[in-house]
Amino acid sequence: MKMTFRWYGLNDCISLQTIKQIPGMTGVVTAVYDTPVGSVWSRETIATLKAECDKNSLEMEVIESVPVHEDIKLGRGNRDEYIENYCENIRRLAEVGVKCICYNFMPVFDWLRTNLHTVAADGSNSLSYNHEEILALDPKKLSLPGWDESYTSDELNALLESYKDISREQLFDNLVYFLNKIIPVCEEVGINMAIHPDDPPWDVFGLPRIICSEADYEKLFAAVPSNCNGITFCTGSLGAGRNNDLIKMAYEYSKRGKIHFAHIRNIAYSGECDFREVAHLTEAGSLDIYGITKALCDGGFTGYVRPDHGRNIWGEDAKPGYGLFDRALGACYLNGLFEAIEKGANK
Ligand SMILES: [Mn+2]
Repeated sequence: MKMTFRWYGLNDCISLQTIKQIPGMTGVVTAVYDTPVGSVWSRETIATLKAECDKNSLEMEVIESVPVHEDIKLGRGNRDEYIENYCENIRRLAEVGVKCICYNFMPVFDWLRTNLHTVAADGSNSLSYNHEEILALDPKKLSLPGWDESYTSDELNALLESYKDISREQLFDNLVYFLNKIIPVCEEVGINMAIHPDDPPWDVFGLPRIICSEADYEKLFAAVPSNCNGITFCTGSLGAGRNNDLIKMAYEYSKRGKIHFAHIRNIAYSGECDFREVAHLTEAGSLDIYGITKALCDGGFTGYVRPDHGRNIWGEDAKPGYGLFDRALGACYLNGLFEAIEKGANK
């Protein structure tokens, strides 16, 4: 296991030096943020990020994400052009030693929450999701926290309209088409693709979601069997789906070499489809983080881990989910779990 930390590049208010000071941190998970989705990333920008990481003795082996253009998801006529750009990004990232790319195939919204600052009894705050509130929203007049700036409302409406005729099957076929083109490049240059599960793992606003459950994963692995076609095991996203047996999945998929990257965080259920994000500890929420970590170890998991979303604590007012303090605590807790489980198993 390699412990990593998400870093939003040179504009991140959390410096690489700060990240390096978190015990056990081997590298960062980052991306190029100043280039429109679908275009080729400049070698200079990639090299600058890599040089900064080198300077701070942090590896840059995981990229999250190389976003997938909506035209690829929609299967539009011009998708091959965007896929070729994607392949070029894979090659350029491999040149600087990147080993794993996290991406998702969620239409329009790559995560959804209804509140970014839900206050807990202890005064900390975190992201939360309330399904009733989502159902009450008119997607045509959408104003969701974290998304307000992403599209103009005309663009958003046009995009939602384009997805009207896309079924889950079609979206899945478009994913397979994309993978069949990029996986040979990954095999050639030694990069693993790690698809992030849908967050939350169910259809929203009539938009299809296709990476939500064990059945979806089996379909994905069967369609494109290469081991470069793997997953980002995100406990918080998958765990929002009450039917997902995370311990079973963590063991099964790590044993099969499919988990290239793990996002570990806890959530507390507050309704059938409702949850709020909590501290990483098992006792803080509804997911058995110890059990999941043990299942990863038992399955022989050797991939990258990062503490996923943290709360805002100690007066920090950070990018929602991505403050320093609670994620650093999460990393230390997870490092402790991994050490105890691995040493216990070797006794
Ligand atoms: Mn995640």
